[in-house]
Amino acid sequence: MNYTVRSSSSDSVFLADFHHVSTIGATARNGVDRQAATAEDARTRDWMSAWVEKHGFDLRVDAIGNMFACLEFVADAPYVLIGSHLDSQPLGGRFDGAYGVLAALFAALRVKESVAESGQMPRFNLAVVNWFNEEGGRFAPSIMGSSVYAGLFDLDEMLAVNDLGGTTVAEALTDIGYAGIDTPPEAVSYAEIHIEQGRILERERKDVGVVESSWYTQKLDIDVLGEQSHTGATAMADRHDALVAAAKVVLAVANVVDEFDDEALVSSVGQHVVEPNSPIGVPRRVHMVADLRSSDPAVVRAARDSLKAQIADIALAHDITIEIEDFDIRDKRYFPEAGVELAEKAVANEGLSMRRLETMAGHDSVAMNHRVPAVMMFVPSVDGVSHCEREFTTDADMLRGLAVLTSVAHELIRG
Ligand code: HGY
Ligand code: MN
Ligand code: MN
Ligand code: MN
Repeated sequence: MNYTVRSSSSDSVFLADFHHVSTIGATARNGVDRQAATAEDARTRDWMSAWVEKHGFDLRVDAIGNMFACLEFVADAPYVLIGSHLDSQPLGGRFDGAYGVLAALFAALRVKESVAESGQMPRFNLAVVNWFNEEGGRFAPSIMGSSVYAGLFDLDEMLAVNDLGGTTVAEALTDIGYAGIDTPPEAVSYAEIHIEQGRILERERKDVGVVESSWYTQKLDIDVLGEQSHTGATAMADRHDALVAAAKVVLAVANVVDEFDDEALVSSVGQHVVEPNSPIGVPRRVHMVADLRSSDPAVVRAARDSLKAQIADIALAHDITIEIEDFDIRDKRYFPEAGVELAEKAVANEGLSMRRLETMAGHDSVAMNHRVPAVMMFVPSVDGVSHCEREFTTDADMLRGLAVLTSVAHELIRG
């Protein structure tokens, strides 16, 4: 596929490139399906490879498929990393992740141009990152590539993770030609811009959100194990129907929020796979993943304990086995105050309005904040919706965010 890669770093070219790349893997209802290491993900990666080459960046791909477009100003100096992710949710939105990668590419190009014009060498180098599998829709856990880079996840363990069809991460990366062997650049700091995916900025008419903390989040891997039988010939008393018990588990996950103050806890079962999923087979197994999040770690832990007790009772009542495993636990974490203030200064310099907020959604910056000082910023989401085809952010808001990211990147490479 040939890629029209334009040479300017102008706003209009940024928008043209964003609307081109963000519609790769487009769905019938103006969303995208560009899950990690699929052919659609590969097409955005190929576009980025062509863009990077055209603009004289050095492309490195590491062993978990993270792509680093490197600008070396000073030999042997570490890198400021800016970026996000090009992979999407199944039937997801065009802006989640893709906006942050395109904005980072154009911010880096503008920084490259201004360093060349000024002749003033910065202290640090700059690289743009497209992180592998931030969304976790195909391969769980999510935020995978940046968590391996940050030393939170083990590389070999992640390469061995398989999708519902049995394909491993390693096989999928090889299939799309992005099983890298390069050593990734050493990071000194990280910055990311992203759509808010909530409605605070829109409601308060603020241009930019500066993220000061990330919620405590964890997932529960739940396997409900019943007995397969004939939906016609098997007496009701003889059935061990995994789906009936699973339905009660789904309701328990939804209702556990009522044990806490309003909005203190959010919880849902998003993934739910029935086996054998036949119209005339009593289900033998339901595998599901529950997602629990709160600004208060104690609330998630209490909710998890309450759910485990309720689910044990459901298993007993139905005389079946239900296995539960905690995974993808991410502690509540604050972003360094210096980075928050640096972002606030950049926003003020652009004459824009802002407010601090915490993020309920996970991001690559949440992983990177464990390894280096990270800065995370948001631009408004129309109607506050995300992870759906209705996801939308205006061109004007994207350009404002690009201007802020560019000045943050300038500051960070100066050191
Ligand atoms: O986990 C998250 O919230 C992100 O969307 N992957
Ligand atoms: Mn995202
Ligand atoms: Mn997302
Ligand atoms: Mn399982």
